[in-house]
Amino acid sequence: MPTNLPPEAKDKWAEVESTRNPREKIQRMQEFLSLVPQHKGTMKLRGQVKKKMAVLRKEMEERKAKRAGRGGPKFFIEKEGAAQVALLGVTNVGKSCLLGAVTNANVVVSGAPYATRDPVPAVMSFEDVQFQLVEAPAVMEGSADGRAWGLQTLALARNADGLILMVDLSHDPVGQLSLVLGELEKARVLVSKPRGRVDIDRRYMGAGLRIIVVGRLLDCTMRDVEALLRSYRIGDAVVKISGEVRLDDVEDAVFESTTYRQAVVVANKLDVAGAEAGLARLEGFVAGRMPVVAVSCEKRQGLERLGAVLFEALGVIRIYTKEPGAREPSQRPFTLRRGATLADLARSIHTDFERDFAFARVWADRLVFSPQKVGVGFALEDGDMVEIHVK
Ligand SMILES: Nc1nc2c(ncn2[C@@H]2O[C@H](COP(=O)(O)OP(=O)(O)OP(=O)(O)O)[C@@H](O)[C@H]2O)c(=O)[nH]1
Ligand SMILES: [Mg+2]
Repeated sequence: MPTNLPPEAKDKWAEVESTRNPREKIQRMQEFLSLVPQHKGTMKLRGQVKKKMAVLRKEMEERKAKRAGRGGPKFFIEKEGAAQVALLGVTNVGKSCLLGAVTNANVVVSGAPYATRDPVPAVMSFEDVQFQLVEAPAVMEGSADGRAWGLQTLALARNADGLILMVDLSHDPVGQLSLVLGELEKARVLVSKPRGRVDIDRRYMGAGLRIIVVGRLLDCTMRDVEALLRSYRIGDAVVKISGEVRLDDVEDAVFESTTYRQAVVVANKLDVAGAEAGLARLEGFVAGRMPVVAVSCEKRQGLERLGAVLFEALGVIRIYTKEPGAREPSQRPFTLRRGATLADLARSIHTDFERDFAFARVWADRLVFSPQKVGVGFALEDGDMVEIHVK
């Protein structure tokens, strides 16, 4: 459904974008909404903008609470380790119990509903990699509409690198998973790869508009895309279009709302009678879209698989670096994502490193000659040993 916004609404959105002050931004968003016609085609858009306003309001409250020394609830948790994984689920599925079993966090496991009210970060090790798990306060029907701490929980999901969606096998696991997926989708956090992506990277004034299409435009031409962007006064940006994309998706990206997070389903309470039947129904529902790990946190069963499944699902790779002339590589690897190159590695070591990069020597079983002298575009794989030489 096209939104067909009137030009004054588009102008107003440009004003929203150029406003930094949260209070003024909310004000402009309100004005924007009053200019958006109320019909079915604009329903999604209106919902998205209202949600943004709600998040901004929460952030303002949080900042106020901090200034008053009350240190209110935290929206974001500083990232640590190879990836930050948000632990999501309805209440009582055993999220705290999982943290207690696989990390050394102090947790409150309780049969009372909604026992965890603030996010709890903790570190889980898998071989020589650390994942940061963050228990999010429970998801419930209405979370995405701002019920209880819903927006905070969904902001944690958006900010994380990956998700664990946890369900209780003894209590309608398919219903629980659907509820969580539904709230995530309303918050525009998707767990299945979209057929296309639009990234709008805004640039400084005068940079001009550059549109790069790697995929295919389904119902429009480059000209249409450019006209749409210009109608929102986006004239300085690099716009990357990959996969299959409709003009609607481009408009969606103007309001930059949809993100994709790789998810792993953890099905808990395998020890309870009837859990096997629940697991079969759950696997039928998931149908291979995400990995499913069946566990009993209480009985400490099945948990040993979790690290490997996260490692694989999140596409983590480990690189062991070595000083030129040293015999042994460092013990602790750098962690990157599948598809990373030497340039990414150099950047993650130090910003200067990428600039001063001369060449590298790589030791790996897959290479015919190991070590091999390679350039900055070399594609790394898990377990590679690398020696970087600078100019
Ligand atoms: N039978 C069984 N019970 C479990 C298992 N894991 C957790 N529980 C029980 O489930 C209840 C809830 O566990 P929590 O870990 O507090 O659940 P939670 O998801 O953190 O709940 P909230 O923080 O309140 O949203 C407790 O009574 C636990 O003892 C399990 O593997 N098997
Ligand atoms: Mg809990």
